[in-house]
Amino acid sequence: MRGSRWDGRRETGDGRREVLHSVINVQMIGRILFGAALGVSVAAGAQGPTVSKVEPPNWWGNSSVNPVRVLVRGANLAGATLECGRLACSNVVVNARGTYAFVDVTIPRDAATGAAPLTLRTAGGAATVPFSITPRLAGHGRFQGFGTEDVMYLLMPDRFANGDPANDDPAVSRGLLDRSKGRYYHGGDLAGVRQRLPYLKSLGITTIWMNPIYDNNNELNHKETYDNLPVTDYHGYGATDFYAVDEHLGDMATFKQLVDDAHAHGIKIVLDMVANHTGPYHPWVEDAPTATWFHGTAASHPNNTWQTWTLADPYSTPAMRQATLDGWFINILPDLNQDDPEVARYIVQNTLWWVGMSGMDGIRQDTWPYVPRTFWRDWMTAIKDEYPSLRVVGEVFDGDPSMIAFFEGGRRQWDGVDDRVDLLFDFPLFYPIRNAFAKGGPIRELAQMLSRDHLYRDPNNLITFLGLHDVSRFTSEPGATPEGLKLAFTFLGTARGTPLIYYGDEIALPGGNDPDNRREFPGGWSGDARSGFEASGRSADEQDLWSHLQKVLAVRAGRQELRTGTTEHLLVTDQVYVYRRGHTIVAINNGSAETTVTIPATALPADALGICAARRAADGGVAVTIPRRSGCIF
Ligand SMILES: [Ca+2]
Ligand SMILES: [Ca+2]
Ligand SMILES: [Ca+2]
Repeated sequence: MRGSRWDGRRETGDGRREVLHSVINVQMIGRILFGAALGVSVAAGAQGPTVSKVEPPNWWGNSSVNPVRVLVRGANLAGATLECGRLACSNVVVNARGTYAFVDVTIPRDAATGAAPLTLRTAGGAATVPFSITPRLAGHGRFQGFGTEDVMYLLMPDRFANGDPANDDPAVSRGLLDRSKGRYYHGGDLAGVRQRLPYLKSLGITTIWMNPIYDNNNELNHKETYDNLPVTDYHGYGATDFYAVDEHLGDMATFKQLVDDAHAHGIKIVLDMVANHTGPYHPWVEDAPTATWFHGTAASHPNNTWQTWTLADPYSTPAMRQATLDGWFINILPDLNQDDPEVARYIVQNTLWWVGMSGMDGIRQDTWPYVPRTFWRDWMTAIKDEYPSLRVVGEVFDGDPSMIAFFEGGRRQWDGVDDRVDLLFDFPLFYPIRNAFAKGGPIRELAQMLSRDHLYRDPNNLITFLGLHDVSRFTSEPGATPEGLKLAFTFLGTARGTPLIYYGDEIALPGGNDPDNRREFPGGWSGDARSGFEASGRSADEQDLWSHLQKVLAVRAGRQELRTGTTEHLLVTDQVYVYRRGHTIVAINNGSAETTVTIPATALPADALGICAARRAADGGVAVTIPRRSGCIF
């Protein structure tokens, strides 16, 4: 989610004008070309049908989804019938205003790839619906999934690196770029991520999670304002077109190129998706494809009450859960109704389309609790039917492990539903990580939180982190120090689950709350005073931290037991925590004074980090002296 600090006061209805015009122009050209090629006559009368958008614009033969439900946006579509050439069309439904037509398009299993336009006819004339059959990407090395074998890296594409200055201020969305403003576009893009793949590989990253790259509003967002000033949707969470990449970031070809290059570097790509809501300027808000497309309308809808606990509460009534499932975030973001079968099919197909077009490996799904669990079950099933290895991490932003456990996939809850999600974020562990390693609070809280792992079906399916784009940076915590950050990395690299690094934390990038926690990565823009991507551009403290993280990740990569081994707690005091994973023993002293502990072992190998010395103790164990605020990996 984007946070709960939004404050929308003004509405303007013209924010999407330019989007629609650009789409119509492109589609009209396509229609004219298709029409000419097919000899289709387009009625000259005012009532002739027109087509402005086709979703999806293409599909694959031999897909688990067949027929594919195609949504055609246009005008004068009332009474439409479709002729589909070498494809078969059925079940046409047109909305009351004649602005949307749904049609089932059945694709022969061995359909040849290439253009396969449909012809839409009404009493007023005919129009061509551009559609094509796309070659399938070879599965080898694609759609791989991710998990404990990996180290993830979250980056916000607009803020990481600017690889293509030509798209900084695109003609279609002029004026949204301002590097001095936290809520404007800064110019980062997919080409920049591609250029930094060697950097990420050198750090030890094996999976990149990127915030959404959907096309977002081309004009200022006046519905969500801060200090009475409009903002931009640079973060990507306000989709206006689910079938396009935002022009600031690149296009589908750029995205596929990034995925291919990442795979060549041994790095997987996880893309952020949002199925709960659209951006406030999505064209559907003013003209929805069905009467029940959203939960209400812009003028009349429930506000979200954020009471996610009611979803897990076995005593709650459907009415009680409704405001959380159906309410519009911050009273502004249009809440999609996944109980409308047309919406459900649209979202499933849209998800599979991104995967099939790019070869990506996984999905991070936003705002998981706010969507009916029955939908997630069906959505996950559709993903697994088409891409069995692909994995999904859901965002359940909650520090209570019982809430995370409720949404965990692989088992039914009291509602009879298994939502089938593969992974969830470990928000419950995030808070003690911050409290111990940033603020100097008791490290015992980490072990105590892990003691709740009995609530989970499989705690290995949690993604652990010390920061991400929705919380202030580690460095902004009172008491935060470089040594504390190093300890947190030592823990993340050796604890159960899949570690996630938030871009810039490897050099202790500063930043408070959103959007200050989304500063540019230094060196990502030509003309930057220095480059955090190069050792020579880092301060001594930054380099020390960076090297430490690299070393910890290398140890993790070299020891299977740190990725999949069982955990044993050997010794826990207020500020000392010793645990074993397989044959590896990790000893962390979060206190402000050196300490010596005796570990119940006959011998210990050398500390992989070169910090602690171990000697045989008189009582049979091994005595380990740990310097203040240090951690060791034996
Ligand atoms: Ca750029
Ligand atoms: Ca845009
Ligand atoms: Ca919802």
